Amino acid sequence: MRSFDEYKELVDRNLVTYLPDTGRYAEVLRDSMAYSLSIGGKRIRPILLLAACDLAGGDVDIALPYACAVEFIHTYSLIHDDLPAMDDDDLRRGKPSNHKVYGEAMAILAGDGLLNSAAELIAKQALSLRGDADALYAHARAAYEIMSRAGASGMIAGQTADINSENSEEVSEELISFIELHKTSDLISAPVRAGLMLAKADDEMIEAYTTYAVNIGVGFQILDDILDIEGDEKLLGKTPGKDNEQGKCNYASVHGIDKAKSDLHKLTEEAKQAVSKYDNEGFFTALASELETRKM
Ligand code: GRG
Repeated sequence: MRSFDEYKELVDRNLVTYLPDTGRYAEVLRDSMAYSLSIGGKRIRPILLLAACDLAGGDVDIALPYACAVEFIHTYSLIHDDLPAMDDDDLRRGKPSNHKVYGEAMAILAGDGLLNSAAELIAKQALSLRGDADALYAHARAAYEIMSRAGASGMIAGQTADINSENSEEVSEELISFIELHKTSDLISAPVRAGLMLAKADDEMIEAYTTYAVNIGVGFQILDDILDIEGDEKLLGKTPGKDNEQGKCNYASVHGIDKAKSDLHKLTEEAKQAVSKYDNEGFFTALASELETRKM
């Protein structure tokens, strides 16, 4: 396997090259998409896809368009989430949000463009497999995994529940779990599972890594909720305190910071335990620990 930084470098070097040509009358659309892709980002999701594929013996170069497609989808979700109609945030990845630079109409179109480009990238990669039925099946599984978890029963459902929870009188634990699972965890478990599927990993391994990914995904959102209360704007690259300002409940405000931290630790330990049989090089164990202590 390669190192975290090597996977990140591969993604950073190739991401923008996968953007389509938008034609002479729509150059600003490509600029707007490239802007949000290039202003930073930890690249956790594409790195997870590449590492999972690599661990299971798959080809990292063949998996790369899938990894970049996931980062396209993640970036579109951030652009749309920052819009005034949603989270209304002027800052993202430490820079002005897309709509602050390109205007709201272009930010909506850049998000649309990134989502569609992700589907194109995946379909194009599958097209290159002519004749290899086994590989085609693996690619179709991975494609469905990514697009369904990003879709209306996955991330978009989570975002819907989150938006509807604003100023709601009754915020149940069940609702908060639904939001964490779908808004955040689905786009973390999708690349892990898709990377393994591309490498034709067996069901037992996919099951173990699903437990890992769902746990770190839910933990990721719990820490996001903690950082929204006690995070540093400079490190976060976005505005903290938004949940409170918008009357939204989150895990840390409902359960308290101490319980949120101890639950995050428990989830992280369970994630590591789930993959101990496979994680010989310690990549996923180290990543889970890194994510538990991230400040951004
Ligand atoms: C608009 C359909 C739609 C969905 C938006 C991602 C999302 C759903 C909303 C963003 C709100 C938010 C802050 C969620 C918390 C978890 C999260 C996705 C944080 C941002 O991901 P990072 O930390 O960001 O990986 P970078 O910039 O490092 O890529």
